[in-house]
Amino acid sequence: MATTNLSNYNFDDVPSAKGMKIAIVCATWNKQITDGLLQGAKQTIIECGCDKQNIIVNKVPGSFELALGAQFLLEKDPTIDAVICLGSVIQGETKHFDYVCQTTALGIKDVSLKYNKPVIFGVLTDNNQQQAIDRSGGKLGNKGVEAAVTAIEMVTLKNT
Ligand code: DLZ
Repeated sequence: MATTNLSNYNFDDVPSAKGMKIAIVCATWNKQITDGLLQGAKQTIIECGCDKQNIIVNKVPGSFELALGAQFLLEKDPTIDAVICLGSVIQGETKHFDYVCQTTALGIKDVSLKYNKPVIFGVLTDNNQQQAIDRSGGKLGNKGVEAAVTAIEMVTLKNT
């Protein structure tokens, strides 16, 4: 089965992000990949109408730290509507991959439920670097775009 292109949206159907305040926490591990995710997410939020000054970007060392990075932001600024967590975990030779992926996903979910706000799992979990390249602005689109659209849709849902 062909993998869906992660950027394949009809932006006429995506709600406006005007008036929203959206934070992005981006891991610097696998920086080449996460830079692509960050670029895709930021561009999408802006194109959907969010003011540039209402986009906050913080960096954390690795995906494992994304949940705490999101929590710091939501604790400090209650006017943030959503946090997008961006990371790239690539399978290595040890079990580290499994621990990082599972802890990251559960941590992000926990922060989301704790603050009752969208905290989006924009984390690639790939078997190799080529798969990550393909999904961070390559031939299969950009997970950052998908994460940004999800954030906007969830904020809209909450405010409806
Ligand atoms: C240690 C580690 C490894 C091996 N691989 C990745 C990875 O593929 N992607 C990622 O985002 N982070 C990785 N890390 C770093 C961990 O996320 C974390 O920063 C460290 O274990 C320190 O807590």
